[in-house]
Amino acid sequence: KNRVAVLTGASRGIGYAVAKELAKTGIHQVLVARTVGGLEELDDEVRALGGSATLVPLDITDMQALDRLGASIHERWGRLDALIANAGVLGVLAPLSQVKAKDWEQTMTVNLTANWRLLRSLDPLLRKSDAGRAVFMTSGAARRAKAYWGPYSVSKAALEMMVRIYSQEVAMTPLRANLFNPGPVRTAMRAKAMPGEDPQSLPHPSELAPAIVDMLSPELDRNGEVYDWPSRSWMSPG
Ligand code: NJP
Repeated sequence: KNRVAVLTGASRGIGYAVAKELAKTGIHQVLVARTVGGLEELDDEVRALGGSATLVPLDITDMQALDRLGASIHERWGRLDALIANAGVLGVLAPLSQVKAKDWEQTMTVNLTANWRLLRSLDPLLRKSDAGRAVFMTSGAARRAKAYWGPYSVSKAALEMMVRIYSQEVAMTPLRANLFNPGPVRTAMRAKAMPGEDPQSLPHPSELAPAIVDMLSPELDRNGEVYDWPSRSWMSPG
């Protein structure tokens, strides 16, 4: 039976490149993002590469929609083998003393709470897979304190702790949960964070996508760890 993966934040950037890489593996992809145009364009590219996808346009802050996702995947395919939780926002860069409550909450909701809700929704299926794999997108900002990066850094630091705890909770099952740290990558998010930077000096998302797909391998023996792409090595968070 065909394997199935959920990929969030697929409409552009790193997620878009991961979907194209995944297309070559034959795994069926459930592609999540808000921007329908981006998902449709990606769908064409995935097909051209011999893959297949189901598009699920949703706002990841819609918690009920995330709750329903697990049930609908169960109904339609009866299995789930991989989760790539890639959707994220930079949020506002500002001193903590000046961050607006709604901006703080939006960043926490997208980068942290939505990923917990997704994990909770998909966990029963992921555990049942003979080689379930969950990959969550983190950032160097999770471990390096930097002025004005408060909401983003705090959300990613908490995400890392969530994944470490989850990895312990599933340790007795075939499921493995890890984090991926991309480092600076040529995407819209990075351009927003570093407006003066020359994008051409940064790696293209397609350069790191194979490393993310490798983390779905049934042979993977890591759990609760971070694959750090800039150093091409595994490290323990925390
Ligand atoms: O970001 P970007 P990247 N509901 O902005 C989706 C981390 N990272 O590819 O909804 C649903 O190009 C959005 O879709 P849409 C970073 O923290 C990056 O650079 O259509 N989806 C889009 O597909 C993040 O976790 C760098 O707008 C939502 C995607 O997320 C991951 O890598 C460095 C959504 C964002 O695409 C991908 O980032 C680093 C919502 N409410 C970590 N909000 C870097 N680029 O340098 C957003 O250390 N999305």
